[in-house]
Amino acid sequence: MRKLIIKPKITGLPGFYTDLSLKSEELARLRHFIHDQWLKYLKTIAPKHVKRFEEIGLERYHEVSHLVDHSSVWPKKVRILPQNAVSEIRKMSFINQLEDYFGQFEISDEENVGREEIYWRLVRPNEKNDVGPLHADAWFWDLGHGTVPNNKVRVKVWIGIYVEPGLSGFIYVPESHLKDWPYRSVLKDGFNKPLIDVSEGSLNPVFFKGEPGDVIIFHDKLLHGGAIGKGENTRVSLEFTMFVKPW
Ligand SMILES: O=C(O)CCC(=O)C(=O)O
Ligand SMILES: [Fe+2]
Repeated sequence: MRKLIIKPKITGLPGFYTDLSLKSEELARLRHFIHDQWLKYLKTIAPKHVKRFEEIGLERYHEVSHLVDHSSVWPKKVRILPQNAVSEIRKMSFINQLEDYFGQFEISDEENVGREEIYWRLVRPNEKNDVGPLHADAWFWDLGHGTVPNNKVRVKVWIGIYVEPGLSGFIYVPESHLKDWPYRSVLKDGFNKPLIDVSEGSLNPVFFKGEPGDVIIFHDKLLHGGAIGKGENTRVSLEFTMFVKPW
């Protein structure tokens, strides 16, 4: 039944699907994998503060993030989960569910790390530079980030790991994938990055109000971005791009 309804929701209206959640034990494992990678990395870049980070934990990371140069120490490469985590995630029930919807899929590796890229983000409360502008992921691919296997299309998956519904997380513009929005390419951190050419205020993005463990699956032309955190805690989320058979 689901199989029949989900694909038209992605390509047609509204351009996304939100009726999928992780089991609580799966969420707990994802939290563990992210925490582990976060702390191991902090150990390498700020060994004398690692105890402090460990005590405070991921959700309160913003209270001590001044101990590192936050804006430079978290490039995507250090936020891509290791292979053992990817292998375990691959066996989880929400992945089975996704394969039920879309058929077997690969996960993209546009940074060429040699494995499927499942990666996380940290967005601290009241830090506008922790989120980027509204965008469609398709723009990145169009600007040359990564290559898509023949006869496959991209579908994106975003999961709230630590989120405060309506205060932090993912925002998007329903039905926006049906239009070609103007953007330009700007050179940033050595890459051509897309920058939307429409004032964001006119687009009225809405919140994905999912609880931790809730998933949004969306069309790669859907306009979306991160909300500036208005809650108490650091938001942590996980994302990946599926290469699926076109339908
Ligand atoms: O989580 C964010 O702040 C942005 C997420 C995003 O752009 C994506 O999942 O493609
Ligand atoms: Fe995106």
